[in-house]
Amino acid sequence: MLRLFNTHKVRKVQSLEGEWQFQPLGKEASPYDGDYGYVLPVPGCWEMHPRFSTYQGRGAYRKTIEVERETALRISFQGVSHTADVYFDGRKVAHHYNAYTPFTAVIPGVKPGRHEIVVEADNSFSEASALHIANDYYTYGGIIRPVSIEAVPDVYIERIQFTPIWKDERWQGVVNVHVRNIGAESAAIRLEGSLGGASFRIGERQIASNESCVVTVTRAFDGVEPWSNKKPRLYLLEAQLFGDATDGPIDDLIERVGFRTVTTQGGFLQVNGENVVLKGFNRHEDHPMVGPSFPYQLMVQDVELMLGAGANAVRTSHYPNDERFLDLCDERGIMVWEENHARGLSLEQMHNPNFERQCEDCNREMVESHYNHPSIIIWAILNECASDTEDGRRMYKKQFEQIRSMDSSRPLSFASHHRERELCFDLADIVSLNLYPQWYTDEDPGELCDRARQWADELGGLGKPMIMSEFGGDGYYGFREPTRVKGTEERQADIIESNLAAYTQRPYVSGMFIWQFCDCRVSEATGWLLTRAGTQNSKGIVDRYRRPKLAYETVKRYFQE
Ligand code: ADA
Repeated sequence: MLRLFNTHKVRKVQSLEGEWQFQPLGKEASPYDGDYGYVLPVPGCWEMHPRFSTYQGRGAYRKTIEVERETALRISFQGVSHTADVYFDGRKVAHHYNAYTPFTAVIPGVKPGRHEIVVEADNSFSEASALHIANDYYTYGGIIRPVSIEAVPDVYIERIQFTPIWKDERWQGVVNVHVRNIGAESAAIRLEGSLGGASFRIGERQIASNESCVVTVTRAFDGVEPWSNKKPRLYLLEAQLFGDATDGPIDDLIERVGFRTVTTQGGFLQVNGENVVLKGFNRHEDHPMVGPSFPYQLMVQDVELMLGAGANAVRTSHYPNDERFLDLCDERGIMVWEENHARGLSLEQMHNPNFERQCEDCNREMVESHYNHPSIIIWAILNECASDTEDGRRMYKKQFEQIRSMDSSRPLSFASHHRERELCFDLADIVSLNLYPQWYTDEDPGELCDRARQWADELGGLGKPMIMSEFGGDGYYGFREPTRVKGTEERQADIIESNLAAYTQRPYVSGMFIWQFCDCRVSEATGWLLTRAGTQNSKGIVDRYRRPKLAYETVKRYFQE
């Protein structure tokens, strides 16, 4: 399953979910040598194969496809972990870094017959990878998210970007349709749209060979209902592309959109002008049975558990999520803080020569591909990186500017653990703090929260909403003891209780995200912080298998109020 709704009626799309041949590759080995002696499911990670449960290195996947009629082919990858090189009939057609963002390869003039796709994946750590490093979550290997092939005409729709606007007491929307011409000839095109039963003209254009363009229309959409977490109303937005040679559409793209605004005024966060308080979880996309490659059923299970606890929000810590999960959040009314991929990088790690470019790509791919999800109400960057240094600040500033230039409709934030040393609160729209009172420190959560507000006010965050973006403590599932010592489920529930009691009472807190929804696998690394028992971060409110711990009931009491 690629999405939770059909994205095309005209364009032919084929999912490449299923069996792919696989072989591990030595450091210098070519994907064109070797016998491909294994069969692995796609999407999936190789760690689910008993032979490769801790394998870190290169691996090659191979698949033969059948093409009926000559066409351009667009191969669409939702996520390959963490570096991908893609070959089509022996020729390299794409290179991509970052497990958590999508990319495509377009091959013009593919002849009828059998063709071979080879995907080389690499999940090893080296200087080449600034973001995937040994960390407090696991970098799996393989084609971890769905792959599909699409037969596209020479001129085709690349993407649609829809921005809802509430103006003059009515809903309006800006529809941007990105079109690309990979043919040898210039082409005259016309775009028609529809939304909620109303059809409209998007525009006409002449588009030169090997050029891309954006066709835009801004119009009112009367009669639509807004999206909110309580009533998540969604609309299909369809764009059809017409050439001058035929009567019918030559290509199309369907997106699903919602009408809502997000603002930060008077120190609060508003959706459609109404103050909201986000109550939710930090969630790693990780499961012991499937790694990061969630089938739909397991995504639904997570959503049910979060909603069952009374949550109205989720933070996609610490990377962009599988688009089907975002589709579910749109449908179920879960407000999303989506962030780029980075966790806990020191200034030295941010000085990796690849860091800035890899972040820039990640930011662009995240915003472009997830722009239309009404559930996403915050973009964030660089969790717990060196925002307490001058050069770190330069990089935060640059990344915020990049995201703002692509999307000015959503507030921006970052989660900081630097307390009174923080230097970047003024750059964000929302001030967010990761603090672990009662776990890493003995502080009182309420007092600490008041101090945090003071730091925010003094350090550039005056008048901005504040979110407690991480708090919590370990609880080993099944470890219960009247002593309530650290690590018991009882102690974890106590910690969650004292934190939630403090934050839910403070009117200046616009959101709270518990660390974390589920226990997750972490890298086997040295250094005290990452030497986690069982290579697992055990701060989940449910364990890796989604069995609720005692704290689940505590959360429910506070979130359901
Ligand atoms: C950090 C970090 C999380 C996780 C957490 C913990 O603040 O952002 O990724 O590592 O602490 O469990 O200590």
